[in-house]
Amino acid sequence: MPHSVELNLDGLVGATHHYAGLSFGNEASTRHNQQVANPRLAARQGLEKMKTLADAGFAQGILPPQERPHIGYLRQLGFSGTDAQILSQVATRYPQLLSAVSSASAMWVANAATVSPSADSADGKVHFTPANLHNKFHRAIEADTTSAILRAVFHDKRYFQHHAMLPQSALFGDEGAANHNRLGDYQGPGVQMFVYGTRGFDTATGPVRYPARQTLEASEAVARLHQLEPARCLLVQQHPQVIDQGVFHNDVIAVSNERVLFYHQRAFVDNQAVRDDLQRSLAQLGQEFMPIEVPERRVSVADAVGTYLFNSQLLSRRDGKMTIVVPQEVPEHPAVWEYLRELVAEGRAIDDIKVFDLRESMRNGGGPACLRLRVILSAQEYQHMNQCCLLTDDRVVQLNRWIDRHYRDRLCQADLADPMLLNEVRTGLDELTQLLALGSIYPFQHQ
Ligand code: SUG
Repeated sequence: MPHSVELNLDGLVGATHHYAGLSFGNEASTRHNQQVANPRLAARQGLEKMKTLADAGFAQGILPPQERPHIGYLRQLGFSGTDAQILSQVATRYPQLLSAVSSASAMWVANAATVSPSADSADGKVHFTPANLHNKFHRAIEADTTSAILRAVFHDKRYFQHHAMLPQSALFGDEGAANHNRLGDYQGPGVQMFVYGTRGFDTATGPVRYPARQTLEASEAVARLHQLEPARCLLVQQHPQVIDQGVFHNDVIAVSNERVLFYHQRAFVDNQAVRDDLQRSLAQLGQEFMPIEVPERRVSVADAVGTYLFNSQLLSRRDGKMTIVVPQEVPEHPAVWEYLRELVAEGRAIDDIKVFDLRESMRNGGGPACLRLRVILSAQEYQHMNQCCLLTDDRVVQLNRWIDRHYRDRLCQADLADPMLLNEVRTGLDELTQLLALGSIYPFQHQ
């Protein structure tokens, strides 16, 4: 078996990054509605994380932003005229709609797709299903371009299998990798745990205050499409009460890497069953499960949501231990920081912490783990993906210059009507597709 790695692909923040309170159930999004954003800083903060992790020896790649405002959707909704006329009409009458078609939300690529490594799939290919993100209009419009991007990055049909997104219906609401964990060593088969918020056919099983964005039916469909072995596939319900406390995706309350599951005491409806099932399935693969359950008395659900302790990245190092990547909000919270420092001092699996300032993204509810999509690849698969999307020192320099040339340092809802902004976005993306050798992936490139 060739040596396999986990590649983290981070979403580059788009030039229309702003705060519009578009995600009911995501409390940071609601709280920061209409604050002034700094897209240039946001993109730089994300790139800084990528660079630091690449420098530390982790496999790191990049996924491009999307074309926004998405004029095509506005035309589909009956607006007509020139692009500038459409922007002005929508801005005057429907500013929230303009925000929705302008959101840079595609940066949170943990929601881009569900990915299964080839070792887990019956046909021996890496499988990708773009998430339909049905629950939020501003996110549902990401799926088509996401699919085009993933096909351009993983283009070799001998190794990569791309599926269509699930039908756009509440029954099949799918949020991608944010509700999916793959446990087990990167080498060889593992266990996949799909976490759903409700049953689409029986929503009485879900939360009452905030929406459940992932259904059981969607998770089951993705598992079928990816040709997973049913015995190595777990379907687990997220606790509806924590969704009602602002845990809108499972990756706000749990994160896994290889044999480790780091999760909150209230993450799942039945934590004991999750532990037992994972322990049994990993034991069948000859691997020892390492659960790290964080008790409520040490970290409350509210503090988990406030600090994004669980929206961390657990990254395997060559020495066999793991680094945890957390946002700046974690060390700023004394009790949560004390807990994490104790955990790391024990050094059982995680013995190193890296902290990043991702505040621009955090204000919209996107932490370190939201910003990345994990793809486990064999050495051969890695060689056959688009190499221009991997982060090198040169690429970082190019991207920083590209951000400085094309991004504003201040943006609010009123700016979205400016036709110059659309121009800046298109010019920038045209250049970026060449830099990353992606071909024509955006609607404006097909006009
Ligand atoms: O879908 N926020 C995103 C945050 C996604 C975080 N991703 C993960 N947890 N994996 C969302 O709720 C807010 C946009 C705004 O309000 O302007 C937003 O879309």
